[in-house]
Amino acid sequence: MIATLHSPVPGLIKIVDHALTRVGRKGALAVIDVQGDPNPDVFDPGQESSSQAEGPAEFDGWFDNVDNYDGVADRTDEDEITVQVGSQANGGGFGFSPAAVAVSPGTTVTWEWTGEGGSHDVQADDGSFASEMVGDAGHTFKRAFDDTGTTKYYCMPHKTMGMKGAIVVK
Ligand SMILES: [Cu+2]
Repeated sequence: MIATLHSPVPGLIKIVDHALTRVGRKGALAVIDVQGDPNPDVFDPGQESSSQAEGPAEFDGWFDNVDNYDGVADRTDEDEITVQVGSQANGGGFGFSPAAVAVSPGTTVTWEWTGEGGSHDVQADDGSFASEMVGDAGHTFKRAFDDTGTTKYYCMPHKTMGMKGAIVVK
């Protein structure tokens, strides 16, 4: 039998018979010693993610399970912005859209319910605000953001599914 093997990293590759008795009792074992420079990109995901744009460090992993996080939307030139509650994301109507948005101090943020995904609320991670829990399309919750800084928020029933957002005031 002839086979070819491409190894992207150096190291020892052991080849054994699937019947391990033949390996242990009769020595049916081969070792391929692949030589060359190490290639950490292949097996070190930590190194890869640190060079990727996962989002600003201030989010601290907040958006790791948020499938509609797409960077921070820059809306700093608007006095009033709207964030959808129950946008299609995270496996259903379970997203805030945009998930992360940058605004200027004094901006009023209006969360507007789409009516999708059941009942949602908007709760600040630091406890500074919390909306009512409703599912009605067109329902709104408003808040003015005067101080610079990042406020992370989530929908309580769907937080573990990735229904999370952030307002960055700068
Ligand atoms: Cu929700």
